[in-house]
Amino acid sequence: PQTIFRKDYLPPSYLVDTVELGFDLDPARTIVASRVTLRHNPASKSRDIVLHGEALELVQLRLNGKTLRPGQYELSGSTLTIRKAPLAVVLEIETLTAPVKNTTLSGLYVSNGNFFTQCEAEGFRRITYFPDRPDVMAKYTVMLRADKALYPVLLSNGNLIEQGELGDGRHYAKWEDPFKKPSYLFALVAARLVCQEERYTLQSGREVLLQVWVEEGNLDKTDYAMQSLKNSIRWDEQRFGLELDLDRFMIVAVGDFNMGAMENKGLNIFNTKFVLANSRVATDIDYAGIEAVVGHEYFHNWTGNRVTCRDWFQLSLKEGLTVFRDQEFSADMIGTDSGRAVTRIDQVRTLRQAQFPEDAGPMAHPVRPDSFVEINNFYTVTIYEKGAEVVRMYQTLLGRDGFRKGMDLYFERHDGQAVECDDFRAAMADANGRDLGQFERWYSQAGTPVVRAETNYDAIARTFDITLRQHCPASAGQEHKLPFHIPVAVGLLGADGRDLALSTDAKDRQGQATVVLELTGEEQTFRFHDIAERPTPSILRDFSAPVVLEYDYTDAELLHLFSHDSDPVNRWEAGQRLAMERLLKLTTAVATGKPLALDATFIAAQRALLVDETLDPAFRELALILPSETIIAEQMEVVEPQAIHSARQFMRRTLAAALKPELLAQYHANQTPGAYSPDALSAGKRALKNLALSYLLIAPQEAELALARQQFAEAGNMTDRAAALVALIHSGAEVGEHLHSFYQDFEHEALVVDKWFAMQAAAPGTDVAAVRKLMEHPAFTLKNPNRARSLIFNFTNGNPSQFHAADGSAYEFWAEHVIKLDALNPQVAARLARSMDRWRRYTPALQAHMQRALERVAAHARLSNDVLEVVSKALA
Ligand code: BAL
Ligand code: ZN
Repeated sequence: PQTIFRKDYLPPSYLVDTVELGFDLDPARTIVASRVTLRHNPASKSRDIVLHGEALELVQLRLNGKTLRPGQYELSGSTLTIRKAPLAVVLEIETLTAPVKNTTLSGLYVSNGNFFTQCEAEGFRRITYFPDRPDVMAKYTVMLRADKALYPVLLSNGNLIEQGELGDGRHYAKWEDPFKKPSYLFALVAARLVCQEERYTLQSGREVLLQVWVEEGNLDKTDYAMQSLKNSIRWDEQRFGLELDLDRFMIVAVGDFNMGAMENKGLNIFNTKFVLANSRVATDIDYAGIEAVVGHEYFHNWTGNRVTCRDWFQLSLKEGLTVFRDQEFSADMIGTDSGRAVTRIDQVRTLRQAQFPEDAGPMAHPVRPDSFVEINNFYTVTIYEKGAEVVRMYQTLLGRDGFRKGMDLYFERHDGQAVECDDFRAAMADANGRDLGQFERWYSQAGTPVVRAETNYDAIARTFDITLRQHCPASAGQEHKLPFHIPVAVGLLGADGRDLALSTDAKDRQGQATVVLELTGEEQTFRFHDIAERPTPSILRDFSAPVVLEYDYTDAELLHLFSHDSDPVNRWEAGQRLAMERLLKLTTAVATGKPLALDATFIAAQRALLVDETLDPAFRELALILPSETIIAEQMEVVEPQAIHSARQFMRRTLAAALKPELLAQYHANQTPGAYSPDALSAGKRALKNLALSYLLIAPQEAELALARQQFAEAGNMTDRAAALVALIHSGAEVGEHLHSFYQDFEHEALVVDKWFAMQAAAPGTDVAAVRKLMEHPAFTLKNPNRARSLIFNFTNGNPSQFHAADGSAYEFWAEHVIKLDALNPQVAARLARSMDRWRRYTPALQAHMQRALERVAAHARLSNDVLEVVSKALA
């Protein structure tokens, strides 16, 4: 397969002004007629028109009214080229596709009898021949024709300008999008659906129509998505002064979808998982996901749609920025400092669980990659989550007002354009009169920087020095990295646990509890004055940069921070460090057959936090969750998954035994009687209560089992019901009956059936044979991405001690299913292929099995570029 390089970017040879699309929709044979007006781009030397097309049958091609015959154009691979074209061109193209056969879920496809599209990144070329690249922006008019009884609802981008009957049982609808857009934002839906709709008044007084479209029977699950949409609209007006620019905004839910959702202009198409919720079927986490994703797609309307990407290497320009915006939205919706901190801790956990490993593995890439084989493989945690961290650092460096000034300038300069990450950086710099030249390295260098801190207290001079050194491990193609511009937020705690008022060399920032040090060199020392006692440093507050911080904290210092740090993120972090140190020692002890023990100091610290009523339940829950097996594995030279699992289980068992009375008390104290509400406080209480339950069910006695069974039977919401079932499954108790009744109750709720598969897949008692057995269940199918992910991904990524079984049998299972999935849906297959990214870090015996499995996939005759890129990079 061909590698595409950022440095090879050339502007498009022709620009498109208008696109008129006509669809005669039929599952087996859809006719797409397009009429495209193009003009030569003065910025290009080429007079060749290059159109992309894939899995299309070309019926007719006319240029300025004249039919072109083969020979007058070149069809090769996935391009159609017309050489030496006139300066102004009208192309009329007719193609045929078979949506019902399209299992890739890219382009035009059928899901449960309805038509949907997914065009990002390169799906539009599966609908018609077109210059399918984001820097070609045009105005679209779309005519949809379909059987009225089967597809009563016909939707596309923008405004509905005409609709009517065609006389033969068919009907039509004509849509016009007033805004120029790249082809990846095109969408259509032709379906039997119903909607919840509402007229909503913008701050400016303009009224808009909001709709949430779902299948019949799901209208009782649209309230939260609608509420989240209204909240998003209001938030973007208030925080960034950005108004909805259309008269109508639609969200449509579809059960078969590769991603979470898609920001098509005015017609967002969503995975049902991020739309449908009521208390019976959705958990608190589902609710939070809906709020975040509805916000995310809505915010794309400005960051992505109005200002889009010049090329796909710039993907993080819109994704990193929009993730940052949705993170801020979710935090603002909670509205309290502690609630904001809880969302921040969740973000740090995601980075450590998924992004740091990616940054250190074979698929490592900069936030703005230099090359790719298949762009779909680059919708990654690096582009999204690390990209959001990069955007967050602008705000940390420039302040909220400075960041807003940068955003305003970005839109002033680039509205209606397709631009680069550098343009965003320039807007931030220029709006604030700052030189952000070095900051560019966050975009160009892959890998997670390591910041090592050392401190020195001088009691006589009353100074405290912090020396920071940075380095970044090599990654593929990047042996030596240059220093990053790293904001390091620091506070100093006195012996009483309170923040000291800080006095640094920077004269404008005196007396604050937290200062942001700017590390730009390989090594720098920062001095604090008038420090009366040796303080405990709280470094990297609020996780002010996506780095690994190394500092030789003593246990006493960590306990001090864990008890007192005013920065909740670092307070949580101190607990994670205390636990991690012990987990690593326990893992070694397991591996070498030494006795296991947990110290009373650690247990006492956990107890104190558990019962500290001054802290939000949500924070306490997070602080008591031990680092995951994956995160522990990342700290080890040679990974031994079973030893990690046993060590972590030992710690959980010991804590559960020692804290039993407190856990029980918290279980009862954090009940949420009355009507279900997904608000942050109630969700936090449920989270803490259910964490307590999961601890109580480690080596349970009859009383604890009864508690869980009662919660399972009587739960008034899915959060509590699912938590009880998971706790029972993990306890090792007989749960056949519970699993059966849960399935019976929810077999018609696809998203709950996904949960049913997922909770079994991730249970430590589920081995690969059990997973194979679950695949025989009539409700299992590889064709539906949510279902495939629920069982297979939750096993390969969420059940490390079983996935890494010593005989390598689960790796064989993995190989078999990467290959099977690839024949259906390369995007989903390539995601599964990534489960093996870190194979070189395991024991030699496991490595040998993993290598064989990878080679088996790589040797398969008909692999997609998607999977081929992932496995070749893993094996390289
Ligand atoms: N643009 C793809 C889906 C999303 O990030 O919103
Ligand atoms: Zn996005």
